[in-house]
Amino acid sequence: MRLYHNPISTCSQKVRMVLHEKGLAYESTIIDLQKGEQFEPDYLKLNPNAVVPTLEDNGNVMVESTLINEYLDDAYPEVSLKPVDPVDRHRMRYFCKKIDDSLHGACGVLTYAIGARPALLRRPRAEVEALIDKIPNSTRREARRSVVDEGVRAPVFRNAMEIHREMFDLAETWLASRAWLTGDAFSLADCALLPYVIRVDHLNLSAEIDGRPQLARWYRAVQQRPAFAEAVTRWAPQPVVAAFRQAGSDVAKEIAEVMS
Ligand SMILES: N[C@@H](CCC(=O)N[C@@H](CS)C(=O)NCC(=O)O)C(=O)O
Repeated sequence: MRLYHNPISTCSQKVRMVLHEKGLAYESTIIDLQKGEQFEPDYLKLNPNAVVPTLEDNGNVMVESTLINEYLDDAYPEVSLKPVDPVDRHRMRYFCKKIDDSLHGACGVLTYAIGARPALLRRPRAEVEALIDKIPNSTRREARRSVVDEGVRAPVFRNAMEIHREMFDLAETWLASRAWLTGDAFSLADCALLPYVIRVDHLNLSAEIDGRPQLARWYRAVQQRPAFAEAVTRWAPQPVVAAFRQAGSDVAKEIAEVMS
């Protein structure tokens, strides 16, 4: 099995979390997103959307992190990450769908408006424009351009923060009566939410977590799982995490103004 991924990408973390929860071994190919390796012709043959992750297993190539995780759970069911009860299973898929439909894009907005922007502003403008122009999806491309230009003042930023708050509120409600998002057992829904909570933490927005006691309790518990060390901590590039935190603290006042 080979995973094409990136150390800090949310969707890569989500798939690595499942691989390690299930104890599956994999070969690793790192795709450097800042260098634009996702646009190289050989990689585009595997993943025409120019994104990570991509999984290759027994000669089959799979894209889309949620579907990769479902595949892993179907193909390697010894450690199951799907709830047994069909209603809980629907809940799990509903949560994953909401993440794919809205939280993921919103997280890209926060990441680039706060964390990635300072480094991009230090690069030659033409180089950054060339990278943005290659993004195949027009909504993502224009959102990226606007947050690189305007940071947290970009019109898309406020909505992205609100989407995070909505999802975190939903998680808070669900977690009030359960240990994990879909019941007593850790599931694909927990793996799916985790990277976005990590990102909010890394962007110095941890008040969004700490202000929700159930979510904060859940986040502490996930970090105790052995898979967390393998899937997240081992890969986390500390200079990037430190730069994200600093960037978050630098714009904290502006964010408060935008969100008031
Ligand atoms: N729906 C896709 C989204 C994948 C995605 O957006 N990946 C990001 C990293 S988390 C990426 O590769 N971005 C490329 C870029 O920023 O140009 C999935 O779940 O696999």
